[in-house]
Formats: sequence, C-alpha cells, structure tokens
Amino acid sequence: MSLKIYINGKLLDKNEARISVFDHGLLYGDGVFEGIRSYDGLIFKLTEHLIRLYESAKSIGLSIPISLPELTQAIIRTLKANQLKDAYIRLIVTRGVGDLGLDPAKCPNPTIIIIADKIALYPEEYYKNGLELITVSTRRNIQEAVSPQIKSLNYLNNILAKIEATNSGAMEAIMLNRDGYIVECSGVNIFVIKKEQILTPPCFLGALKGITRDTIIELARKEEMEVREEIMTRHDLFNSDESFLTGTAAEIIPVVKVDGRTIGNGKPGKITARLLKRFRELTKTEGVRY
Ligand code: PXG
Repeated sequence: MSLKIYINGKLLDKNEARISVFDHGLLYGDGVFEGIRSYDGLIFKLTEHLIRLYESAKSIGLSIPISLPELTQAIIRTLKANQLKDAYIRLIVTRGVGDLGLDPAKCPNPTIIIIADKIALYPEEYYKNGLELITVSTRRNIQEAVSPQIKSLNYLNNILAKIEATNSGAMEAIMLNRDGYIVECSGVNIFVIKKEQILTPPCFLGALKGITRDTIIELARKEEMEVREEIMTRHDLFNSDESFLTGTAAEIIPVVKVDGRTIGNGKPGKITARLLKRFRELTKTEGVRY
C-alpha cells in the first residue's frame, strides 16, 4: 500500500502528492512545520505541538485556515488512512501559491500538508553508548532576525550546523548564541547534569522551547530532582557529570564526549537513564488516542 499524504483536505498517493513550484514554502521557505510522534495509537503531546505550530504561524503573519480541532481530525484521518500506530507526523503549513515576489499578500491560500510515516528510530547504540558532540562555528539564529522559537521552513541555520558536525565526524553540533553561550544542537535541546542538578539553557538565549525539553523538566521535578534553566558556557558542559539531548524523534540521547573532552566517566549517566525510562513510560500512557 502506498503512503497517503494529506494536502489541503485530500489524501493523495505518495506519487501523486505534489505542490506547485510557485508555493512560497518552496520559493522562500515561507511557512512553518512541526514534528510529532505517536506511540502505539497515542499521539504524544499533540496539543502542545499544535499550539506551537499556530504560534509560529501567527508570528510570521500566516493565518492557518482551519481550526486546531479540525487539524487534529486531519492528523487522525491521515494516521488511520495509513494504518500507522507508531508514526512520525510531519505537519507543514506554507504561505501557499503566489507569484515570483516576496509579498505574502499574493498567496491567498496556505497549503496544509500532513505526512505520517513510520518512525525512523535512531540506532540503539546511541542510547547505550552515547553520542559525541562538536561545537560548530555557525551561531544560532538571533532573535532580532528570525526568532528561534519559530519552527519555520527555513532551517538553513540548523542544516549548516549539522553539516559542520558531520564534516568533523560528530553526530550532532553544539550551537552557541552570538555571545558564546550554549543554546542547543541542530535539532535537539541540550541538558547538563552537575552535582545532581539538571540544567538546560534558557530559551531567551536562543533555544527552541522543545516539547520534549518541557516534558523532561516536568518529569524531573516530579522525581524531586532540582531542575534549573542556566546560562552556560562550553566550560560548564566539559565539566558536567552527565549530559543528554532531547527531541521528539530522538527522545533522550546521552552525550559522552564534547569537543574531545569526556563527560563524566565516558558512559551514559544514571540520571539520564532514569529520565529516559520515565519518559518512555509516559509515552505509553499519555496522548490523544485514535
Ligand atoms: N531544537 C530545534 C531547533 C528543533 O527544531 C528541537 C530542538 C526539539 O524540540 P521537540 O519539541 O521536538 O522536543 C527541535 C525539533 C523534523 C525535525 O525533520 C524536527 C525538529 C528538528 C529537526 C528536524 O521534523 N524539531
């Protein structure tokens, strides 16, 4: 069975699912997106993802033509049409078709796309052995240009960071803000554990307010652990006891090396493992059923 893709209310075969070359999503990266996961028939943190999508859209002056409940139904329809229980859901809203020219007023109808596919899991060895990170020279977008809170279709900032990391043989890139403080990686948030305190960079420095990040903060506080948003430099990371990355697709991945410095004892830490366990328990019980 060929994958069915939702475009503006229609479910189309993967081979027939096409958008115009005049769509401003393509011409200018003018649009927004979300990446959502479902676990065994439960969509995890769906409302949180949708709220973030509507907020990204509002920020770029894009009015999503259907309501949040309607979009929820469209997602469920797409998941059911593809008989997917464990899925990665890619939601895209572009400015729509216009002519050659930046003016978004030329695009009366936004394009809504929902791709729901099997989730490509990260190799298990990352969770078991941890990842190596490298600091890259590409700085995170500055808020005065395009807010890092907008999940826009222009992800070049993050892609450039990812390319730098790959060229240096690392899986992920640490991105600093223009002042040299740690903010996040190319598509995941970062946490540092020092003396049993769980620390993560505050969003105002330039990190996306990740939904997995928020979930981990909540889980850790429920476990009576101390969690704080903290302004950190590479020095703080080098001298941490544990570190891990969070994101919808990645969940929680331990970090064992940063710029050649071993973190803790070079093995994934105990607190990281405990949080991953709690997180996986939560994904089994919480979510929108379909
Ligand atoms: N930082 C950035 C810059 C992101 O785009 C995260 C952190 C993690 O946030 P969540 O809410 O997922 O915990 C993201 C997340 C994709 C894709 O292909 C999605 C992201 C990043 C890279 C690729 O869908 N989003």
